[in-house]
Amino acid sequence: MKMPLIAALALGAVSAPFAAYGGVGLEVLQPWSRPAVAGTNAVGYMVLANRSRAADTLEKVESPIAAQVEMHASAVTSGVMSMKRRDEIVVPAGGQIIFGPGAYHLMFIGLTRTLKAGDQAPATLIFSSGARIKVRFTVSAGMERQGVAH
Ligand SMILES: [Cu+2]
Repeated sequence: MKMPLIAALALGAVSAPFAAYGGVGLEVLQPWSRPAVAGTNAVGYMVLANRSRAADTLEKVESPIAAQVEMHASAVTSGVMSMKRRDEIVVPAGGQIIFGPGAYHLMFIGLTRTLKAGDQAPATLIFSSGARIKVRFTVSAGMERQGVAH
């Protein structure tokens, strides 16, 4: 069995496709988002795996469908969920970072178009090594109303 399927199953997400992007070193598994209206913000979830022997750092994310894309980390402090912007996220050698509800996530800020279920939200992940990975986040309505803060 190949690693992407294992990682996807481990996440327990049932309605997002098992899409994978990238190559030998860095790989993006199962990128997905939730429906959102133009002018508001959308989330971006995925598993970012580093199969190489050197750490790499996600430094920037670009997308043609948002004014800007930020990297955020959610945390619960005294029972209150909040999120902080991160300037960079290190992906350790041989490790992976999970972007998901209540954890790291991308925020597409100022959507230039509405995202409906089944749409694909394009983005480019840019790393300190110079690697650039083009990803399409599948918008999944099944994930929309879980009552989970991003
Ligand atoms: Cu956020």
